[in-house]
Amino acid sequence: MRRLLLAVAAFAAACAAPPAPHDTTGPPVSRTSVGLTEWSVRLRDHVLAPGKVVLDVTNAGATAHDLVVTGPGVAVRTPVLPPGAGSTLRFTAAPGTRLELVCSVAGHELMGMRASVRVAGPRPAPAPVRHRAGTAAAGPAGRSAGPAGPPGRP
Ligand SMILES: [Cu+2]
Repeated sequence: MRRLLLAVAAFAAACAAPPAPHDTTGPPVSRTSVGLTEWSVRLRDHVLAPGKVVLDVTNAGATAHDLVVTGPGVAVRTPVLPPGAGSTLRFTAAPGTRLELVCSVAGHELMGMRASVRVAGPRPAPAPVRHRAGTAAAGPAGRSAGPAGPPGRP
């Protein structure tokens, strides 16, 4: 029990913010943190501001995890992180979209390591029939962190 308390205290200190469990409201943020544990992906905030986003990922669990973030124009991933390790993901979030966050270590998503986060802002209008090539939101602008391979590897 004592060890558990120490681990909890260490995690709380690492977060450097008052715990806000399951807070689904509040203003959108462009920088937030994600904790990986057995077996969940815990976001500190559930609404991101559109534009450049910085995600501080910490493996607060007892086994190796990673984090894959996908959504419209977004495909980034951390390396597999040993317990206690962290990584930072940077990407550009399009307004009005939703991003999926999963751990791609075999079996972990099925165990519950998945979450989604909303990006504030108006949903992009449905594209008219007219063809519009090369909008910025669809580009690879956000791919800067990690050895960004294709997400969703089995
Ligand atoms: Cu995992």
